[in-house]
Amino acid sequence: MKLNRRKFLKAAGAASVFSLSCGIGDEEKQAGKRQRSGRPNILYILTDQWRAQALSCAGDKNIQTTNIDLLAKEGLFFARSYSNSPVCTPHRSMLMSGRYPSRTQVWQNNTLLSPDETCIAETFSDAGYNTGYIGKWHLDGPARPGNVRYRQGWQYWAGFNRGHNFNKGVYFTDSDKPISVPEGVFEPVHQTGLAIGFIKEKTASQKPWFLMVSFGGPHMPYTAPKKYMDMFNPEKFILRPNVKQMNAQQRKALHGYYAHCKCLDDNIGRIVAALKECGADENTLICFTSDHGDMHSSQGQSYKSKPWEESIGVPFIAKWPKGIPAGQTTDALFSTIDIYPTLCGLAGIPVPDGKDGLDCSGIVKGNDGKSAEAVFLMIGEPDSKNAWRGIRTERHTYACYPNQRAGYVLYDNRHDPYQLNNLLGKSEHKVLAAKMHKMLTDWMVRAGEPLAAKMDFTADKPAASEDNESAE
Ligand SMILES: [Ca+2]
Repeated sequence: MKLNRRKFLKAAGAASVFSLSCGIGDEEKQAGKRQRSGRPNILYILTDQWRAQALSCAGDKNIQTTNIDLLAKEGLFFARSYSNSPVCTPHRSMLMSGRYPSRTQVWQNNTLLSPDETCIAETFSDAGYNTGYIGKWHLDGPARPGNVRYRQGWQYWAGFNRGHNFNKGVYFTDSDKPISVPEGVFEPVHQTGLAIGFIKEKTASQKPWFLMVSFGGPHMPYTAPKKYMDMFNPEKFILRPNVKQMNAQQRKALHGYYAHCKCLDDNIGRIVAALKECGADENTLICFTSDHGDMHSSQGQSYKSKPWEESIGVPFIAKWPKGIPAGQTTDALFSTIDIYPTLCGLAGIPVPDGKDGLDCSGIVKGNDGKSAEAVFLMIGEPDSKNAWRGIRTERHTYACYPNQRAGYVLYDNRHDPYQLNNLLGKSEHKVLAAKMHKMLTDWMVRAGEPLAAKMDFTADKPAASEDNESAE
């Protein structure tokens, strides 16, 4: 597997220094030292709608994500990390269960992930981990914000089902009584405090811990504290070359988006500082990622659920001083479905049977290891007219609408990284289109995807029109 050991040359900037008072005693520091010799703690930072491109360490000139860049500088940066189904609930169901929607039937937002699924926190609980979940869940049906009926193995809980109410946040712990985020406190700031409390308490235990912090941003409504809005001048944003136009409202949304990103970056800095104060940073695996991206006017599109890079591309950074060499970038394809088995691999826990992804822990640790030859992409229930299925290889992106017996997109990303030239319908690329169609069909068959039976068409031209919007 291709692994670039090149130095992470992007200037990550100086680490933010926080005078956070964690109140760590000698006893807790000793526990932190004890923890260093065993299985790693896992701090999984999941954001909502943070596209892969919106990081200074990924080349975005509009923002300085100082703390996240530092994670990349001290860990492994995935240059090709994707969401298999770039919308909330299907992504989260794959993350938790390690199985495709064709197995779980979680094709759409607001669907319940069955309590019968074996989920990642159950596997880690069974292996002796303290587990904890903070923030948005979105796997328990339509309730909003909603207490969650099935926590799927997460022991400590400070979460809610869905919604984005950043200035009047509400969550649940161990009862049906909602707890309000204190007046005037921006939700991620409060969630960060809860995360630090968990880390401090559980690091003092002999057991390793696994905490997932699920922030609701950078997601509309794009309201962020004034301090963060004031850091940006939206008139000076450098737009991606595949944005033909951006109206005032769209530019305002991008302004709020970056303000959310910057606020989250600061709060991630607070969490990392607390880990250090607790003596847990050496043997904690920190993962930073998102459920999907956001088009923000690229290709004339909004939001997600599309096959383009801005929608399917998500950041993935893994830092673990004791287990992952610092300052690396990998070009290996990595996607949602691989996360569960890979985290098991890194923690030395056997992967339960029936999981669809690959254990890519060899690649993460800087050794040779397996990674997928392609990322399987999907949006929509099999009986939906606009359901599309696709595949992202190291070089190409291909997607089609099986129920319309029509193609959608075909790009050569090596020569066309902004995906400005759809190759479908061009006679010189018919052979490539057929090859990609066959490859996608094979993936669908392996995933038990019912639409595989409808792939007997030649997708050599795009559909007459396409439209599938999703606002959550
Ligand atoms: Ca989402």
